[in-house]
Amino acid sequence: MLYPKTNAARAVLDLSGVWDFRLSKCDPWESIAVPASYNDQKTDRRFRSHVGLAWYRTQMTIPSFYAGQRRVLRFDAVTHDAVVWLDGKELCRHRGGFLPFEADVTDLTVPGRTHELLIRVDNRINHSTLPVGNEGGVAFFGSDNAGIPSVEAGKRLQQDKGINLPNFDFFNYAGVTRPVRLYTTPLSYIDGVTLDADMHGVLSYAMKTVGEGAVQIDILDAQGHIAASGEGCCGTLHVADPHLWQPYPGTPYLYTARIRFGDDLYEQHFGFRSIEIKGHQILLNGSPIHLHGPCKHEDLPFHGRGLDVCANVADIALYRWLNANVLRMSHYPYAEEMYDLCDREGILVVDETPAVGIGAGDRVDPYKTFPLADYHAKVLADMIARDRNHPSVIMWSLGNEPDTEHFPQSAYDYWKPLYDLAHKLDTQNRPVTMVCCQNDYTKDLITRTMDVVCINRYYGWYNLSGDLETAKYAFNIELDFWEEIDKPLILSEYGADTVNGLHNVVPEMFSEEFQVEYYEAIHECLDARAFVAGEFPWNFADFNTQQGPMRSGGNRKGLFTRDRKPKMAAHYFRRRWDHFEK
Ligand code: BDP
Repeated sequence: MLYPKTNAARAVLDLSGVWDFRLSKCDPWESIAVPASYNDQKTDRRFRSHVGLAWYRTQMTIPSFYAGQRRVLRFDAVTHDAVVWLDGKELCRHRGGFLPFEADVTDLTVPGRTHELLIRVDNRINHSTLPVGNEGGVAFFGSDNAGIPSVEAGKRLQQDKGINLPNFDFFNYAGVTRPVRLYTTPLSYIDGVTLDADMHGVLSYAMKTVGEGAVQIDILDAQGHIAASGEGCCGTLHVADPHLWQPYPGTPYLYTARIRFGDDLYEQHFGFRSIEIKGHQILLNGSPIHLHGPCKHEDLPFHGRGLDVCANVADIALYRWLNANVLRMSHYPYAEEMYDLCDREGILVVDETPAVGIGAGDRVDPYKTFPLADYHAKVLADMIARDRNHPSVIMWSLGNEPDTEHFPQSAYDYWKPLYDLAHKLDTQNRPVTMVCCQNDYTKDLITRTMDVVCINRYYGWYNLSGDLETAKYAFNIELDFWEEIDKPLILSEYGADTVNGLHNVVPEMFSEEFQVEYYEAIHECLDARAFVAGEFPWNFADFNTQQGPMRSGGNRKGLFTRDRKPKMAAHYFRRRWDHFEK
């Protein structure tokens, strides 16, 4: 699905602004900002803790000069499920909160007229949603006190109220979190663009078109000079001595494909770059690369998970300040604007589906009981279709921290077809991974089959807490295990909750000094191993999550506070990664 753009052939009407909103049909309409999560926009606790349906409404006037054009309503993300009505008639439905959907409204709208748009959003999560919700009132952190009759009664009450708590550690923000736009195209139009370009200057292209016309494609360099041209819906072009797309601190050189089809026009930027795996190494443009940069969340005061382009620009500026070169888009596909920014700024991306929370302890096989496989495959396919043209995207992550220990064969049978699907769908054949939880890695069958082994580990924090000497000892035992497997290894999460301003001369957990010592200890292990291809500290910034006894003011593992003030660890990483670039 193409990102909506205004150009000589197309117009975009952005419906961002203040809309009407209500949590139930009995409430009066009140003001809400779009795009943004609704949870933190109001003082009423019901907005934050709401579970269930909520309604958004706005008026949309179609400019008269849109007459004669095809008109499409595009929703970049509605979290999690959406039903849309146009002038009281159901227009479309969509499942899942992190990918776009659209509906052709050419015959349903009249240029010059005002139309009413109503969206019903549903933030309920359960065993059939991605991310996964706990059914049965079980909290993410600790189903402790199980068996006490009064506590069990309380859990049943939660269940009766339909409160499935997240089986993941980020706040279940909801609403119309990304822009809603009406865009036009000529009646015959370009419907899809696939561009696969490599470091040798070879560009394979394939266009999907609807209606009458012939495709013409020009490749423009950054100065706007034509570097190659072709005709037809698909083909291969060659650019001699291409400027390569290189990650920061190199130059992320972008070319533009200008595609014409009849009266339609679409411009898509891309980069010449190659990515492949060889033994223990990740090769970018033929040379080994070490990936280093913190994982992130889409998480901001007021906005929740809502798009804020300014915050994205500021965050990527901080990535460059850290001397980072990669961003793992944990734990769901981000807003499309962020990928464009990473393309421009040279930040590599690991793109991840929202498959987080597939696990239910040692008694229930989630793969046999959670009805997810087909839906997961669809989400993966939609994510690849959306993000495939970005040079910054170098790896697909199928999901985060599923159960791979208690039901290893079921896990293998579930994840292997997804791995194969990603390779089949991605004509660039990027590496595919799945991010493994801290568990008994000797039982896990699937993680070792991925192109890159990604492991989240919290030695010294969740286990062997505070004892960094023993944490190093234990982590090294595990690293010996992975070294035997001929794959690159990325430590895809590791971190320590840290309260900014809490200091110790003798560092203890939660202090800024401890966070630095923790990272120093883990790095001592990593730096001694040549097969380690990357390190992704958890997390870029403190972020909001479900309240609970393990969280004080959210998850505090940020290198920065939630308002982006550096903790000592941020300065530490800036120095460490500066040295990596030389
Ligand atoms: C990992 C999860 C991540 C959590 C993190 C933590 O992948 O979502 O936020 O641990 O506990 O298990 O901080």
